[in-house]
Amino acid sequence: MKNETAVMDQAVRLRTGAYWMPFTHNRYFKKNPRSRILARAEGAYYTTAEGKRLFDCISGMWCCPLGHGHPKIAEAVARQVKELDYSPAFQMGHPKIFSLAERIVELAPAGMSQVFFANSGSEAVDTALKIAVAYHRMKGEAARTRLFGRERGYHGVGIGGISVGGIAPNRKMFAPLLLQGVDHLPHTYNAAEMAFSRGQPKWGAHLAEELERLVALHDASTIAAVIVEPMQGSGGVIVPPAGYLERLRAICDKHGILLIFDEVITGFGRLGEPFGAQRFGVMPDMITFAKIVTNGVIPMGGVIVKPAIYDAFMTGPEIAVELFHGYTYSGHPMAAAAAHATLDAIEEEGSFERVRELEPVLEQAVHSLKGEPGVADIRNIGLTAAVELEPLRENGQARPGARGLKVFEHGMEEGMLFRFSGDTIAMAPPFISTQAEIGRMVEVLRGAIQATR
Ligand code: PXG
Repeated sequence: MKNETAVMDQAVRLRTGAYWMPFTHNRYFKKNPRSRILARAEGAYYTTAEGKRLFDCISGMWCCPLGHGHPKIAEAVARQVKELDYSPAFQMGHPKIFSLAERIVELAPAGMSQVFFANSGSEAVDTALKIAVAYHRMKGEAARTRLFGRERGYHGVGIGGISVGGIAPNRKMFAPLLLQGVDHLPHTYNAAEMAFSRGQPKWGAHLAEELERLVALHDASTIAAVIVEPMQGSGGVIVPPAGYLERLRAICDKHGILLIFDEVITGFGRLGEPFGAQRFGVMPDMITFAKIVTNGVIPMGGVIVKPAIYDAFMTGPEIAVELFHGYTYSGHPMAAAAAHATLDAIEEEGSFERVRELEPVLEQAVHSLKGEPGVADIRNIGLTAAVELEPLRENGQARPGARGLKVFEHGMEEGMLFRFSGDTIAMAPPFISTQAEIGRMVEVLRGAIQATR
């Protein structure tokens, strides 16, 4: 106990100046860091350095749905560091990464066959974009270089990812670095047509036809791939309209364009199936994944491809490297051990079924917030939901983001760690959540909405 207090004191007394925090309001945070220092985590809860317990409403950052300190994963990682802590990624291998690739292929939609490993979602996305362009070149269509993303899409922070991404603040500072030849589909969100939809909105499949328009503009012979999140996560849980992804698939097929699903958030169960591809019944040519694959314990990402893509590279002399790409930590043994234990736990705990059980519980609870002051929209699918709030106004001027921050801070007071982006509150609770915990999460959010009207 004495020891524990010492750890917490140390955390609270931290000097915060040297750390440049990612995607954070550094100056605001550092004015009062005390309540925001996390000291420990167990199951579905964090404990702050001040000793406050917080329910983990967004599973870390969408990545820890099996709960923190999972004994199986902890044991596997501890064992691995003694057995084989690192193994060169190029020209060498270790047993666990081969078997992990096999397991991921088994979970993936039928017809996918190989996995290329990276260490994050951003690296996975840049890898997939590189494979797409190189694939067409290998097939003798070197002019197919254009990449299409979508407005409001988030594909990480690599140069490729921000280029196909559709979130302005992530792009505008870096404009000269953005890739050439990129274009964007419109996003599928339309408040007038789909506000307060449960699951997939019925309106909006026709927005996929915009891809035909882009093809007509640029010509199919110049287009390598389209990348979309099957459900836009960071953009605020924007659920694909019924029929939309099917239509994207058909148009890609018609024009020989690769379809990439960025499943960094939706992969490994968030939608109650291994991948969004299965949930929506649409088969992409490549899937990017990260996050849940290791329950967030050790970084890992990757790209799953169809045999036609892998085979296109398996030409030329056998002693030649086929793809000039990879990372020092591709297929890291520690990540592989964590991933095996995570997939074991998902199987043993019936995680996908659990998500399907909890989906209606979350849906019911969160939609009961309709009618609370300034609730502009509520969206949900699988074990995730978002509540979009009208911005606060001061002297008639909207102050975007102010209400989101207030709700977040109210939540912290009440023992809930929410995720806010602007004035949208996103929730993606752990798969191990109880019904009561989900109910309480939504009731605290109700209180926060009422308190910040
Ligand atoms: N693609 C998608 C679809 C993502 O959601 C990335 C790529 C990048 O992954 P890395 O591992 O490079 O961060 C992501 C990441 C949030 C939130 O609260 C979402 C992400 C990351 C942090 C916070 O919406 N998504």
